[in-house]
Amino acid sequence: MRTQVAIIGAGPSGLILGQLLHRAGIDAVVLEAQTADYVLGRIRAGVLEQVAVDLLDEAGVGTRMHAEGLPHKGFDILIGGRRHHIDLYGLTGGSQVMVYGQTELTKDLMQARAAAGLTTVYEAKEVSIHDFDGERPRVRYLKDGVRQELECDFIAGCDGFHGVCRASVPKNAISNFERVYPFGWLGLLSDTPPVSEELIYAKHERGFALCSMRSHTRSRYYLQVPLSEKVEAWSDERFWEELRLRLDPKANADLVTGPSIEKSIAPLRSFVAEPMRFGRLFLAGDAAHIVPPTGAKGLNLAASDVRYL
Ligand code: RFL
Repeated sequence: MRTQVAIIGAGPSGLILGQLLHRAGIDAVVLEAQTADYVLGRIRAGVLEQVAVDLLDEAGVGTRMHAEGLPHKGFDILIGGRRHHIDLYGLTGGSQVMVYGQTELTKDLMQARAAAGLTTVYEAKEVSIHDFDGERPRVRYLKDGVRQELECDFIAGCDGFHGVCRASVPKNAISNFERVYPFGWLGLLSDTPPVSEELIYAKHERGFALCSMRSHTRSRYYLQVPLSEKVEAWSDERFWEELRLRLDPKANADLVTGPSIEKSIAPLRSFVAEPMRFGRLFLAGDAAHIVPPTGAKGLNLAASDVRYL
């Protein structure tokens, strides 16, 4: 098989890149190690910045996001029991953020790819990249037990932090900078109305807490926990109890609790690799850098990378 751009990874970076290339008349094939359902089942980002919103519009996949997403003009910071409102809209001259789940955005991009008849190979195993320092790069993989080779002009490494692309670069050609934090984020997703119209970031002596959301009926909450914590030790009741301790009386009065539909602990790290280009191989998104979810930046940086690429 031959294509102009081989995209490794069907996360947000790979799918947005595929869509932009398609609209520019450039042929690309996406190779993804997992199934489409597995990719859609990963609960991750939920806050899109203006740059990502604009890019999705440019890519022609913004319709459902505008219909179902929640535009926010600001957020609250809760410190020492007092709330401080940050007016993003006013302070940036009209920019805002959009609450729209990464899973929804991924679904829109997958549907756009399928509707345009573009090739995505799911469950592409043992992906390896070759000759990206020359004129004719190649990608090899295993599909349904059969070895395949994809010839291309460029390889886009959109395969996340644990992917094969960055790992394939000669050690002396890349510099990595990393900081691993001694705590993680315990996240809970529930089908309950959000505690507040906008996000609340809470600083508390018991640890940080974030009240976020995915829609008017689905909430996402986070608690800072030591890295040694096990998710099994956190019943839903314990989670809600601890969250209440870190919030103010108003949030406590407004908080609606319910059974979790997902609960997990994300270890936090900051990581940057440079450069992002190695001959005909380009890294984008989490393959090149990771930021803790605290700032709701990862997906937005991935979109920005793809835009420049
Ligand atoms: P992804 O999403 O990790 O996708 C990479 C894809 O590559 C596949 N892959 C391979 N495919 C083929 N061969 C291989 N050898 C492969 N190795 C890997 C993987 O299966 C996967 O499908 O990277 P991408 O596309 O760069 O997108 C990055 C974003 O997913 C990430 O930055 C955000 O989710 C980070 N993040 C947040 N970002 C925000 O902007 N706002 C948020 O509110 C936000 N919240 C979060 C987050 C990340 C979290 N994590 C990771 C635990 C909340 C959480 C909890």
